[in-house]
Amino acid sequence: MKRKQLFTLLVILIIAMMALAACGAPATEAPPPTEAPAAQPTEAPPPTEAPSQEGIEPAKEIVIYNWSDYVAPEMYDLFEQETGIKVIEDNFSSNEDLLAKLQGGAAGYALIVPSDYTVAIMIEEGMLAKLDHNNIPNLKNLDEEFTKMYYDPGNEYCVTYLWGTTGIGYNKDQLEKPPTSWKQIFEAQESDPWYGRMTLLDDVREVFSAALIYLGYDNNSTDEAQLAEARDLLINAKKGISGFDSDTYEELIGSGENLVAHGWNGDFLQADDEFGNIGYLIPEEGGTIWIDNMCIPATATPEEKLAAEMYINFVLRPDIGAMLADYTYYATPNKAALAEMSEEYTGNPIIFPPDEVRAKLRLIKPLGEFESVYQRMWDEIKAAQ
Ligand code: SPD
Repeated sequence: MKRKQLFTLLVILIIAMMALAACGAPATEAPPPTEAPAAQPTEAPPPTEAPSQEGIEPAKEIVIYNWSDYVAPEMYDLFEQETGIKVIEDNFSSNEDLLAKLQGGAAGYALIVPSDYTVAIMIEEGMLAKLDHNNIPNLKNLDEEFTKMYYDPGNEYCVTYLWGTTGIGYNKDQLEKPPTSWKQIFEAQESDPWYGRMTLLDDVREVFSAALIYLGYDNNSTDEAQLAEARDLLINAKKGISGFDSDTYEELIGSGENLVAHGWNGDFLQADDEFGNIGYLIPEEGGTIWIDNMCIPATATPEEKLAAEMYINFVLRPDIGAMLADYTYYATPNKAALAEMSEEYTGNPIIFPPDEVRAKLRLIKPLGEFESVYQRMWDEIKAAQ
């Protein structure tokens, strides 16, 4: 090696060593044996500190694919302050959109929030990574009930995020008598004040569930004739609605532009916080109940996966779980967080429906190949004039 090259190499080496000293040695590097051990922290490390995992450092930035209005605004900043990991959120409007996007090859998501039946589909299709429970010690805070879900017993792949119900929200100021039956929605009359001023969720399984429940059928029916009946009912119902909407329906009720909407309980409660004029009910024939989950796509890199597990652990902290529940008004599966919540939350029958209402709530189930029949009829509904 020439002297000039040797000199350049030496300079690069010195600069690299100085930079290393400034940043601190990487976590995986063993300290030189003669060096005095670093002072032990007197306090316990923050619970979000990166768990040791040989050779892997958590990603510095992760993208979470979530429903809209489904996180307390300060959570991402807090997580970044504690861990240095920046969170970017992207939104989807239905389980089917989420599934289609991932099946279409979209990568780059470290964490996704599918509902129960979609988790079952994703596990079946090998789309999820197994969680490393060593990185999620706060799993102990999860209510035991949520460790036994049919779609993922033992939380091998996912951890429950929040759960809720689907029913009818309405503008209390403008409606003395809200509709209490699906009949008044699907067979609305021009004389009904909500005629033309109501929306249905833009969600194939939710809308079919409501129609099938109204018709007296199983909301997971695989009888094509029953489904066709529901499709025809929905095509006819289109004249009484202003559209299908899963993202802004609650604000349209609050502002008075619409009077009635098919939607999710916590969304209406959040909007009621803002507008102070929104009611919610489960129609007399019944509605749906669902459980949303934090899961890691199989496409996540090891660094993204570690950062996502740290985020799951963060959400499972009592204070963060309480912050999430308090903001979203959805039911928390985190028993340690629940213990921190006010009576106003724990005693709210819209968040925790009483037994007689719960008896009327149905889960949406995965239907395998038959899902495509729902999708075909949904397309027919959307295309009908
Ligand atoms: N704005 C957040 C809505 C969360 C809805 N969860 C999905 C239920 C799907 N059946």
